[in-house]
Amino acid sequence: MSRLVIVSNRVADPRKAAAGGLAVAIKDGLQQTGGMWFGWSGKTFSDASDANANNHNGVHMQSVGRVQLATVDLNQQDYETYYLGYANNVLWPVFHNRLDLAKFDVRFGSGYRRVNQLFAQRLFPLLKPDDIIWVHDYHLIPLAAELRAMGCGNPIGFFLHIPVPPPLIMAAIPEHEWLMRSLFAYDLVGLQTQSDMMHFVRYAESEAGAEWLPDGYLRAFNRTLRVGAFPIGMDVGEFADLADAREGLDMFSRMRAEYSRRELLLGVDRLDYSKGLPQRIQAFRYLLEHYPENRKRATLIQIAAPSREDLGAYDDLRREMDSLCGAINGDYGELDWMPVRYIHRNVARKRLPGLYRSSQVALVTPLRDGMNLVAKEFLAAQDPADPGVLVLSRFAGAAEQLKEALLVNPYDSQGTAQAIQRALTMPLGERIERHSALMATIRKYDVHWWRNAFLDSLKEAVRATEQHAKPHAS
Ligand code: ADQ
Repeated sequence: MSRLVIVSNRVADPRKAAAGGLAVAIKDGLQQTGGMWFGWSGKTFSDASDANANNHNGVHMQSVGRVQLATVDLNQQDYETYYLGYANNVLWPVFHNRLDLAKFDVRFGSGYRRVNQLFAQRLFPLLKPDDIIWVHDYHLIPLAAELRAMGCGNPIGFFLHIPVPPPLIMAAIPEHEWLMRSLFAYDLVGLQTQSDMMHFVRYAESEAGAEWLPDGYLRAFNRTLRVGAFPIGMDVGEFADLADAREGLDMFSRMRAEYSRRELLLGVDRLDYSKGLPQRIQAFRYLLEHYPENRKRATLIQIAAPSREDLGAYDDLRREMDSLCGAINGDYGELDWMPVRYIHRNVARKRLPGLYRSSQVALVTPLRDGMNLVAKEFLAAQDPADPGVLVLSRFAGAAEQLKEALLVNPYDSQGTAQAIQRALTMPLGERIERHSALMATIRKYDVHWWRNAFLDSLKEAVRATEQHAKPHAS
């Protein structure tokens, strides 16, 4: 059986529970099949002599059960240009439709290219002829092109965890043509949703003159690329086990005791401008103002894990959240009731199910999101006989699948507040009906489905490309 080689910006120890959708999904996959996980160690070094401290040709190797972890360090300049610069100041904002937050700087583009070359140089000698390579996310778009330039002929698939913006927004990136050409070095590009597919295909047709062939293939730059939508799922069984474990149960009973007389609303996110946190607080404020029966009764717990704190836009968001939460508590709070509990910390993964289960309503209202696994985790943690209600942004990738949630436009605080009110007053029968339909979807399209569907499609793409190539070769 071929070995699976995963490449992503960060590598997580599979033994440890990690925050971040990508880490969670990959960890589950690799533990089952075994293989190698290659990426940045998360460490930087300031001079070349430190770099030599790396073993194995600049790669740290570590075996964890059936998984080999292979990591490289970055120098400070690469960290600033590749990671902070291009990945998080160009690609992340543009792909989330935030051209206003993008900072285009030629040094970022060259750092991005340099680190992708470095990854390819370090990875290539570790590869075996029948390895299947699966590259993840926006940090590594040109990796396959770099590997191909070194002579790598292995199957290489790419999965983008974030959304694809409309073609004209994509075209605002000065290097967009190079990025598009680089994508054609893959055999398969996987996206989260049908709407991402539509944007990608339209973009490739209009900007690269690509030809759309039957069965999801695009032809351009003398290469054939398969494109597919593979909405990422979660491990429903693992989450149910976590909910039944001691920490999960402890959390549940503590929350129930603390909030026995209250309705609990919950938000769990990374503190990121794509997650629509200020808009969510404003919608909650609108709810308290226009549906006063919720005063002294409803409490919003908003957990916002610190994220990318080296970036200015995140500082601004932090200040805005401090101020909005302070104002709502100051204006509406009572001695025995605070409307919002805002916690700027990570919650241990083991405690999340208990927190989800004790909440009547989850507010998952990003302005834009590739998928959003919190929405699915909330559903999986509910008591099927008395489930909570999911209020979900129509701009989260998850909205394409989770149609029985209460879908909202997060820019519209009045409409969102109305949906929250509806969630808080929804009869038990309707809650059960919606929850069981949603559970059927997340069970069917779980993380195992996601991994298998992507890898099967990659193998098929390689077979089909070989077929295409044959007549030309003879
Ligand atoms: P993220 O933007 O990180 O991921 P998300 O899908 O919500 O977003 O994944 C978050 C994961 O981290 C979940 O497993 C959640 O439990 C955990 N998490 C989030 N906030 C936390 C907190 N405050 N404390 C503890 N744990 C927390 C990117 C894309 C998403 C896409 C995923 C997977 O931006 O759109 O769904 O990748 O593809």
